[in-house]
Amino acid sequence: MTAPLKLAAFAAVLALVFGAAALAGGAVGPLHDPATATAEDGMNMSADPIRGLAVSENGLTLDLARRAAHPDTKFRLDFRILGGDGRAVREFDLEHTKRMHLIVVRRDLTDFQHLHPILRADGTWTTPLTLRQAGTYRVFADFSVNGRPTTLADDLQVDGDVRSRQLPAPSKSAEADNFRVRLTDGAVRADAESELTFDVTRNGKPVSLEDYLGAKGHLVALREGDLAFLHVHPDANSLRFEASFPNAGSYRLFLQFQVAGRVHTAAFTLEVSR
Ligand SMILES: [Cu+2]
Repeated sequence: MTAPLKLAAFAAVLALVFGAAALAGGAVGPLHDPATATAEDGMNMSADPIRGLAVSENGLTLDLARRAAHPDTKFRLDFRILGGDGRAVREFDLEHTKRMHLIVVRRDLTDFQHLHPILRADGTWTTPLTLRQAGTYRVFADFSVNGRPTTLADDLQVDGDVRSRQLPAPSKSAEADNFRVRLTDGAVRADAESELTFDVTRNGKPVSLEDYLGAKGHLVALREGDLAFLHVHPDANSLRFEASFPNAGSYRLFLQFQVAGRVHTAAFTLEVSR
């Protein structure tokens, strides 16, 4: 065998070995997930930074009872999480103090809502919901079953004339009711773990935050375009979050915090660079 041929053969063997390793990794990965993801602050963030792109994942399916609504009209949104056998799942893990987090947002990343539906005995989750404007809304069911965090999503259509809005320009400051929220530290880069730190003031003075969902705040990060739902970890004692932005581009951040029993939401556009 000539040297180049030997090299080629060696490369082929390497490719086989690594290919098999990758396959094996893929096969055992899910088995490892429950063990690493049971804790509230689940550490396995690099494994699964993006969620919420599919209606079905991890053998579970989001089944919305309706996919159309009228603007500015309160209705009841029922949905189920179906297992591989087609039956409604009834056992959910506690995550951030709740068994189900429902995020609803219009496709242009306006009209954000974060709800906690109630589970009925038959496995149906239910919540009242009002969608203010016409358009397509993305519904994210964020939950954990058997220690495995999952986010499933589907669309809900609100009839009428749709006026989509451009994503607001990137900003490190946002208003939420009478509060001023600033992104004080957020040197974010694509494909690297990033830390985002916020502070909240009212009339220039610091505000004392109550715990909300077991932390100082809750952050949802959505990618512009496909509305990928990013995996974000809160810090228990400050408005600090860890997130992994998969690529350069625009993201919309929805930061929620609680003061005097009320939850407030501040939204930011974040431009992530390479
Ligand atoms: Cu929630």
